[in-house]
Amino acid sequence: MSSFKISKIYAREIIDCRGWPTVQADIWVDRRLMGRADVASGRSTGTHEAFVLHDGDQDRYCGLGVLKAVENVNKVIGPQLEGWDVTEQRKIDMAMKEMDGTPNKSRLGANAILGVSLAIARAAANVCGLSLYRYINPNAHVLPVPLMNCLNGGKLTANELEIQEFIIMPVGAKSYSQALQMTTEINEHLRQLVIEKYGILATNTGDEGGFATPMRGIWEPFEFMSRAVEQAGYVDEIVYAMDLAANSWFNKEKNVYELDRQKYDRDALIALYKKVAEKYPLVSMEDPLHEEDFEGFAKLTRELDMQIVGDDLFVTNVDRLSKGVKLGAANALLFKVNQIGTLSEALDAAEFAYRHNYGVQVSERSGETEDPIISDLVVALNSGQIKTGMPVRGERTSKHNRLLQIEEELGAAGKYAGRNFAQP
Ligand code: 2PG
Ligand code: MG
Repeated sequence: MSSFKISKIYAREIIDCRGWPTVQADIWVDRRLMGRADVASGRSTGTHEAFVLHDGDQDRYCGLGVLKAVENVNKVIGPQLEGWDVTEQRKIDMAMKEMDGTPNKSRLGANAILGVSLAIARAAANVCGLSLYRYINPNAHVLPVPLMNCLNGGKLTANELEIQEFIIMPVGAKSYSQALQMTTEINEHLRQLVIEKYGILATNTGDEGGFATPMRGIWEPFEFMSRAVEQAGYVDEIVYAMDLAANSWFNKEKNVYELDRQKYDRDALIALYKKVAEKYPLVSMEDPLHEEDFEGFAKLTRELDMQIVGDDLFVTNVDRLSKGVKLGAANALLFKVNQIGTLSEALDAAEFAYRHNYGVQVSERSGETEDPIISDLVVALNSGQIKTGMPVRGERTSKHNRLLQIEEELGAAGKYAGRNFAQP
């Protein structure tokens, strides 16, 4: 008989792909290390995200240390959860929420709480002898379409491109492994095109592995992507998406969007998006407007026949999502566990989304570690879509490689979402 009793919880400070400190948590069950998870963090964050507790001590990591969060796990959360049943995920998550007692987890830190929450799920799956995705959902079987952001701008790069992510989606692939292969081939063509016009230095990459080029505006990146797709021979297999991250180029004081030295009000911007969608098979836009414009999102969702994803808009929070549902703002949720701070609450948000006919896109953060947990989560949710960066940096390849393992494990039971990514 295996034991389910948590015997120890231990956290440490590790670093993410930017070299910034973050929390890693270990769960011991019956005095054996059974689960470990890392906490990712964002750079272009939404105002309403759960609170990431940093030390603020300027003598260490420019104030970004997480030793206080680590201590909160080791001295506050851990001792209180010792002896609990590791499979009681929700009870544990709710207990941590209560221990914290603030609306945004600012006392113990969402980074402290989430590290434990995710490691608990891993430990429970391991105790049960199951892969995490299968532990969460025995009916897990959908392999997601990867949203590959091959040209990066916004806060994730040091270039002048305002729009954060220009994305190709290999919906015509037959499997996840083929989707990866297509992406890599297209990316090699894109690299050559970038070198031809901007030189080799322009092939340096941003936080999520997309090229950080001196391109401008919205049209030029599309021209490059579509030429690369054509050269690679995948015109019929590829559609496009963007994460506009419009907060970062919205001028609040002037109530205007500033894109490529031009100013757009909301309607002008929607008109621009329509033009792009007329010219290219653009099927998904994330955060096309700033994070407080629920009405604008509703208008855009009505007027454009495509997936509209709320990231900074919803921050994986049921309250904000339910406001969106009432107004008809967007039609998909971006799912980021650290925006809300526990696995259970993130799963609540996904469930709420499904119940209201919204899609769910599981997402990386720009600050990731090599922990591939979101790959298990996307399959567990049968969500059909994952945004996890270009397969050119270790903290991104770990997710893609985990999905290859899962695809193999599922075998004939697995199904690549393909063109049905929004409603697989
Ligand atoms: C986003 C992300 C991830 P960050 O805006 O969707 O792509 O960036 O993690 O910095 O919020
Ligand atoms: Mg985003």
